[in-house]
Amino acid sequence: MASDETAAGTSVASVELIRQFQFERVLNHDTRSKSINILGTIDTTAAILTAEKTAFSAHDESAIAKLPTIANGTSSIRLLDSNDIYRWYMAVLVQDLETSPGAKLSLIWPATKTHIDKYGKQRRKVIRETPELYRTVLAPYIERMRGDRIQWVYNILSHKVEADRIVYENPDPDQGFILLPDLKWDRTTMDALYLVAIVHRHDIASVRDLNKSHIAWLKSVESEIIQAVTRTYTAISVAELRVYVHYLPSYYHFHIHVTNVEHDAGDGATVGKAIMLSDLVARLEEMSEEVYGFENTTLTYLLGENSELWREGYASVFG
Ligand code: M7G
Repeated sequence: MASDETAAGTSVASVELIRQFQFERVLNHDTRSKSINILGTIDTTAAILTAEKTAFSAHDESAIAKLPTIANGTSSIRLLDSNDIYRWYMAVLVQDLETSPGAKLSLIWPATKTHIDKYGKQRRKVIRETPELYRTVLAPYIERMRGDRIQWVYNILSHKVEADRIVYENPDPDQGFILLPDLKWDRTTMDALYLVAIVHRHDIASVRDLNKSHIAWLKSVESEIIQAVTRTYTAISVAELRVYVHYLPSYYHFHIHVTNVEHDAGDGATVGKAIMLSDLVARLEEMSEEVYGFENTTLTYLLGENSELWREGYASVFG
């Protein structure tokens, strides 16, 4: 951000955008994560608003200190029922934007068709992607998708946006990366800690581009990430960090997800999408020189049937 004035102006404008959101339809909702994705418009252009109720935190001292206020500070409370020693209530908890906000909102505007597909309810398919399918179906798709959807990545790497949020940076253009809060994190709840490490190099679109030559680099990135996180968030230890990558990712510029193990990252942490970084490294170490990299292996993952990749690519193979 160029100056405080610009930053303040941008944040006022961004809050105003949310207020202009016109409801169109619900794309998806989830009772477990207590979140909803809504399609609407802002100024006649498609927008996606995601609202997620924030989690309680019992990790750090300051969060624990606030827990008694759940009982003492509820502004209204109504008994639903009672039975023997059991009583259950509905309550409005005292909320405060700084210390205990009730929800986290995300806005994508203007939203593309790919975003609308991604945030909509959809069935998933299992894709057993052989090296041949990768070369003929996915690689050309990545080539087409890559450029226009990752402007946000370039903005971060060039310090144009979110620069004041950076947790750690190794600025080396080949070896380095930027570690910062993921947009999914409310930046308050330690149990829900979610960071993303985005590498400076541009030559790795996904796991498929990793090979044996990257082993030492990946190991040092992982250890730099762990050191930076445990130094910054002292309540969290190495054994409480999940460090993983997605295959398939949504954005084809290599990045690593870093979450508190306590955080339920939903689909993003499931079999068929998340691969621990240390497991990737171990697989590369075990690979023969002939195989050499993930380009020459079969990888199995889940793919939503709304996606263009399914509709125009894999539906004819696996449908
Ligand atoms: P992914 O595996 O490509 O996609 O991860 P998915 O997990 O959304 O399927 C990309 C990660 O980057 C996700 O965890 C996103 O929440 C995060 N992310 C996406 N955008 C557009 C931003 C952004 O603008 N800023 C930050 N800090 N994180 C983002």
